[in-house]
Amino acid sequence: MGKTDDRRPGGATRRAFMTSALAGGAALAATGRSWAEGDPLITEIQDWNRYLGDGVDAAPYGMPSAFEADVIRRDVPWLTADPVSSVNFTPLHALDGIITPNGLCFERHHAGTALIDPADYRLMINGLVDTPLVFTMSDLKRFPRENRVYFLECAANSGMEWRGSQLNGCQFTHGMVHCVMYTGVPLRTLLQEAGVRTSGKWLLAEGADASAMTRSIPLEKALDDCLVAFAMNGEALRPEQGYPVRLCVPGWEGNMWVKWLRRLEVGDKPWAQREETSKYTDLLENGIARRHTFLMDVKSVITSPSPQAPVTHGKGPLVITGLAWSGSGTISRVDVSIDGGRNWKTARLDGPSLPKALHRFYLDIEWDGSELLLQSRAMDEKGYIQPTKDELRAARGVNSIYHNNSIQTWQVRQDGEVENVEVS
Ligand SMILES: Nc1nc2c(c(=O)[nH]1)N[C@H]1C(S)=C(S)[C@@H](COP(=O)(O)O)O[C@H]1N2
Ligand SMILES: [Mo]
Repeated sequence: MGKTDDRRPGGATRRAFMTSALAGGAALAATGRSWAEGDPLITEIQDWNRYLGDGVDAAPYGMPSAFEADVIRRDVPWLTADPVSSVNFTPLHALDGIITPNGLCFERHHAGTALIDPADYRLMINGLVDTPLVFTMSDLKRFPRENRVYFLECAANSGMEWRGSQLNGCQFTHGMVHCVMYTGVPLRTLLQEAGVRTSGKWLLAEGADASAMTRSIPLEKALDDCLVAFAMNGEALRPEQGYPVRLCVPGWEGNMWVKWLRRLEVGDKPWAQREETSKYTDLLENGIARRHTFLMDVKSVITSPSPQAPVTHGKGPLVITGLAWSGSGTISRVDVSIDGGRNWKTARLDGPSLPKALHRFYLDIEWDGSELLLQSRAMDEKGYIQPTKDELRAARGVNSIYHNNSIQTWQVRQDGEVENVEVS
């Protein structure tokens, strides 16, 4: 889409063309500009049009355009004491579609990135099984494999926003989520190979990093849709994402997706590890903590406009876009409000609609240049509807940081700048 400048004469020609081209459909105002104005970018030969470019040997592993250098994972230094046990955030405001590029997937690790030579990789299955087993990388690659697209969301995503609006950008408020196509072996296949005893009810997944991340997973889930993955978006896992092997626990909190997976133990009850007692439990108003809140509920956010993606083109056609997801399955509908939740319009879902994956939505409007209070509200295939902040607080109190799936508000000012505000 070209730049809009309403003050330019000659726009009418273009507008007339657009209108006739769209005859019968909804007429959009012109977003292109007249070509007959002596724009040097049209009339003069530019360097890139004159000189040879880099050859095919310049970048054996390609990089994004240098003009996209701002589109990077970012951290919030004051959030954690040290970058080794920390988190950075996916730049959601700058992305489109549903797949997160590998180099932009947020990272959360508790003891830094483990570096494992695949030749030294071993995965062990022990506990309540008929035959304890160890798999090498090449063993794993001889099992039938599957390709599945899933979102991974940290349960602490949006946690800083629970009591009020805080971080200025959806990268920071909602960027602990990514969506990737994984290739791997169903966990079920490996467990069947070892032979789970009838007394087996839970599975412990353990990481090979210095934090030895350990989580208890109900066996029912382990035998359902979990994947032992070695590829993401077609290439080997990135080191940050658990190279060479990670566990995928679709629709459930990111913490359970153990990276650098080294051991699976079958047991008859949960283990009560640190990450399922002291962390990843939700303290309610009455002093009782919910635990085993594995599912990531229905949620959405407008990614543009948003604080890091202001409106720079003035009034007229405006693409409002965002992401919606649910750990319960597919997204059936997303509504968007431009007036802080008083009126809602159903947005257009575009792109694949896959269970437990991100969904992309659009609402294409004519912006009259007045202030907007943008909100999105997702519904999933099970009929769950994303709550307002007040509804969430009424149900869970204000002690929690995990599982904030409430409706986010962005204020678009007349000058196009966008701010994180609270409309509860
Ligand atoms: N071994 C190991 N696995 C881990 C972690 C870790 O620190 N070590 N962090 C967990 C947490 S809290 C989250 S949210 C996800 C983050 O996955 P990502 O880094 O691929 O985004 O990995 C989980 N798996
Ligand atoms: Mo997490």
